[in-house]
Parts: sequence; C-alpha cells; structure tokens
Amino acid sequence: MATPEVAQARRIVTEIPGPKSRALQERRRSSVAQGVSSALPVYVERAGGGIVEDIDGNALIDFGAGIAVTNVGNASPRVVERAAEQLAKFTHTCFMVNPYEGYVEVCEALNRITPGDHEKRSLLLNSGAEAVENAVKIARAATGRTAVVVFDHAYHGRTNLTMALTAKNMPYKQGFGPFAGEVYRMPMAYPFRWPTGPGDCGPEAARQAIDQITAQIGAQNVAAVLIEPIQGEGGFIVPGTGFLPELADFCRANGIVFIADEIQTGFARTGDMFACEHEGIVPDLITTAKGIAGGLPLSAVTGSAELMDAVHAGGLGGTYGGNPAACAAALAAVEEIESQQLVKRARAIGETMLGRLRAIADRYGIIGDVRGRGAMVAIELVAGADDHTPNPDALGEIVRYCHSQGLILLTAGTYGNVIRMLPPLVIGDDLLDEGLSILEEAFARL
Ligand code: PLZ
Repeated sequence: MATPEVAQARRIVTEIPGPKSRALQERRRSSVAQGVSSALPVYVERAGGGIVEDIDGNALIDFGAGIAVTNVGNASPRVVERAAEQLAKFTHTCFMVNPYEGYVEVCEALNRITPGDHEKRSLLLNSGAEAVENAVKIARAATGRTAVVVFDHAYHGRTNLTMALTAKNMPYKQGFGPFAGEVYRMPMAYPFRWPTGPGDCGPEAARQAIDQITAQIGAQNVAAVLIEPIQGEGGFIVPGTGFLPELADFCRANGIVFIADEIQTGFARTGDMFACEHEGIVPDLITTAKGIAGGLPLSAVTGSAELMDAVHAGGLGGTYGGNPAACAAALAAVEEIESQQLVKRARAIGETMLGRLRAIADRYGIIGDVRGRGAMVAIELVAGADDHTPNPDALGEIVRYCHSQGLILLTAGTYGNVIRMLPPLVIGDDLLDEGLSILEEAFARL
C-alpha cells in the first residue's frame, strides 16, 4: 500500500490557522471536552518527512513530531505497509486470550536494543502512563517495598499514580487529587538553575537526593527510583554529569529498582538508541512508548528477567496491550531506525540545531540557556542576560510568530518558558535550516 507523497517544502497559502481549521475549531467546541487543548489548531490532512499539511492547503515544518512520536517520520511507508498488512489479517484477539507472534517479536526487539546484554523480559501496553504504572507495580512486587522516588520537574503521565509522580501542578494535577501515596520528590540536577552554578551540579544534586532518601524514607523502604534521563515536559533538562550514574550506583547498593523513563528520550531521539547509554547506565527497568511504533499507540516495560518475572501470572496485562497492528508498526519502526541509521542522523540534527541556536543566543540576552542532546534541543527564555527570572511572555510571542509562519514548535518547562525542538529524524537539512531561520527571525522581531 502506497502512502501519499508529501512534498518536502513549507507552503503558506492562508493565515495560520486557515479558515477551514478555524471553522473546525469552532465546531469542536460543542463536541470535544474543553479540557483537551491543542498547541496549534491547524487541522491535519496528511504528514510525512518533516512536513505536516493542513486542511487549508498549508504545509508546515514539523519541529514537534507529535511530541517525540514520529521519529521515523509520519506515515513512514514501511510502518504503514506492515501495519496495514496486519490489519487485513486480524485486528485484535487480546494477547491474554489468544497470543500472536508480533507481540513476542516486539519483546525480543526491545530486549535486544535496550541497554545491557543481560537476560531481559518485556511487557506491552498502550500509553506511556500505563507503562510507568506497570514499572512501579513490578518494582513493588519484586522488592516487597512501597516507596517510589521521583524528582523535581518530572513528568510521568496523567493517570492517578502518574499524576502523583509528575511534578507540575498546572495543568496536570490541579483539582484532580487525592493522589497516590508513597511518592517522594527529590531535587533534580538542573544545571541552569542549580544554586552553586552548573559546574558541580551533578554530584551535588546526587548527594542531596541520596541524603534525603536516606534520612526521610530509608533506603530499605524504597522500591524504585524513577527518572527521565533527560526530562521532557519539565523543559528538556539534561542532568548535570554524574547525577544519573551516582543515583544508579546508590540504587544498586541498596536493592532499589532504578527505572529509566525513556518514553520521550527513546528510539534514537537523543543520538543514542536510549538516552541512558550516554553515561553508560544500564537501568533495571526501562519504560518506552512514543517513538516505539511510528505513531501507533504502544508502550512497554523492559527489564531484567529476574525483576520482570517476579510478578505472578495474571498480575500484568490489559485488553489492548500489544495490539497486533501496533506491534507490526513497532517492528517496522525499529527496522527503519536501524537501516536508516537514525541514531547517527539525530546526532547530526543536534549539531546543526545547537550550533545555530548558540549563535542566536549570543545575540539575545533573553535566551538564558541552550541545551539538549541529539534531536532533543531546547532554549530557556529568561528576563535578561544576568537575570534568570523565567520569561513566559517572550516565549508566547516567539511561538506565536513561528506558528504564524508555519513552523510547528512546542513549549515545555515548569515555568512555561522553554521552547523545545524535536523534529522527526527524517527531516531534511533544508527544512531544518528553514525552521531555525524562522525562529531567528522571531527573535529579531521581538
Ligand atoms: N513519561 C517522560 O514524556 C508523555 C505528554 C503530553 P502518555 N509526554 C507527553 C501531555 O500533555 O499529555 C510522557 C513522557 C514521559 C510518560 C509520559 C506519558 O505518556 O503516552 O502521554 O501516557
């Protein structure tokens, strides 16, 4: 089955959003719950490569990849073909009723490509939040302990347990409590905002976190330490060097399960297949989703056989977990990442983006920080060169301008002052440069 070819060029033929999108946005008001909002309400017709085409005939440059999902590109031909083939055979049986090979193959692939060459097992689910919930269930069952340690600025989802694990109140938690218990939050090694400066942020933050865990919870009561190796929604915070390895060592020494939430960072995004690899960390459990299946809903928990198999038969599952079409898509996506060398491509994208953004930051004092790894890059906007006060107003203006010019940009950050860039890894250099030029113009106009 052929996917429609999407021309790899920006094309703006109406205001953004255009009249058809605006009409749909109006119509949506009387049918869609207003609690779900859209960053840029242009309604989509088709997408591929680095382009999203809307129903008004505009072609926008995609710096969002559906929040780190379409790493292999949107409607990637191999993904579409394999998922369609599977859909024509059977759409669902429920793996817990009648199993199928695709599920087993995806688990084999995950066990192979995740960090560490120890004996592993995987479990398939639907959403990122569901994967995180299950990782916590597994850690608790395996250790017989209850406490879960998370960090400032963390994002792990919107379900009840994952809301408790997530740091930011608005919009994720406000009014939705009471939250799950036995969740403890520790300081994050956030170099740009570390009180003594970025230099010793990693070791200092690790020491603080470990002291607090020891004093306030007791290491013997901790089932899991859960962390995003680069925080996503929190603002693409790359932890100070040494923070993650020290935490991982502390976990190992104390029988605590170290869970890496690689839902946003996984599948080549950061210039490694998984972000943990950068500092040579082998997590006990790893949660994945988003980039796993080229846009079809699928998530997973992968970890050591010993931990994963600690759960009694029937203790894990769900009706749709590891849906057969999503499994076919995942196998295609992994093939695509490997055959197109998208890990290498993510590094090249990162070099281009960081280089251009640092040059822009040199000229505008309100860009306080340029950071990221691979194709996961952000800028943090502040009041001025020597004033780290978050500047969400400038962010609003910059993003509005970029959107009006047909560049899909996403925001992030506890203080709502971070612009994040995470294009599909198959975006061409021309579109990448053009997108960055639009951003540069936005600063020039501010
Ligand atoms: N863990 C690290 O990034 C999802 C959230 C968008 P789900 N991030 C995008 C929003 O506002 O809802 C995410 C993540 C990390 C877990 C999740 C949760 O994944 O598939 O959205 O449940």
